Amino acid sequence: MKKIDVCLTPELLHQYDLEHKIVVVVDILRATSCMVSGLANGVKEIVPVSTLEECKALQDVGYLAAAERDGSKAEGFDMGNSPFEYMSEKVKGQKVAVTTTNGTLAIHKSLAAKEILIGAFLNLKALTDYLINKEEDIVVLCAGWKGKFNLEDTLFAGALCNQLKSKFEFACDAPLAAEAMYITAKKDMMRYMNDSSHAKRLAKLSVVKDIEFCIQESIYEVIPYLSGKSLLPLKS
Ligand code: 3SL
Repeated sequence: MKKIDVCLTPELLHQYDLEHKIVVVVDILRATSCMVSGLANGVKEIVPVSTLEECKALQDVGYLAAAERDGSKAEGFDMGNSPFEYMSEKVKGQKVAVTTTNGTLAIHKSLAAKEILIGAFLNLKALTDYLINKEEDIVVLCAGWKGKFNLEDTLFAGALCNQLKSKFEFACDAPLAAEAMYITAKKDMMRYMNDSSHAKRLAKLSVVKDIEFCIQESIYEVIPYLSGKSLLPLKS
């Protein structure tokens, strides 16, 4: 039987062999939720980069540049890291370069995979429908926070494992634990999320509406995938 595994933080990624596998990168608050929202709302392509310098270089050649560090928009860039910015008229039809504290790094750490997909609660059903009949094993990579475990990415990993478990065996205890957390949390996701360290960090920055938005399940059909250096919408 095919397997699904969960890597709870990029610091544990050396324990996982990504070759021949599909990696689903997740950073619920807020990088991967922004990527899904952007491509669902007409952004042409998104180039995830690791550093502010790389992002600036793409800004200089005409990309809209989105940059976040520690939850705030970095100075000198066009956008921060709110899903609502990715839905504005100014991003439609544009190419966006983005760097974030954890999410874009997690994408770059996954490059050994056969296929890299972007996951969020926002596209959970579309992802499930796409993955359920795939032959490859899956690793869900939680972007975490600066190398540490976080709640929201693990909850998403648990939701995906829950959806796929009829066809995918859990590869270790991480999927089991993530699924158990999701089953507990889903009765009142907002309340559960409010206890998370990143939700508290974002609340201090007055972006509670982003959290409410990012925990909505399956409002978009789009699945971003990495093609070369760009995230594009997967065609079904
Ligand atoms: O770390 C990241 O990639 C960001 O998503 C963090 S934040 O939600 O913009 O603070």
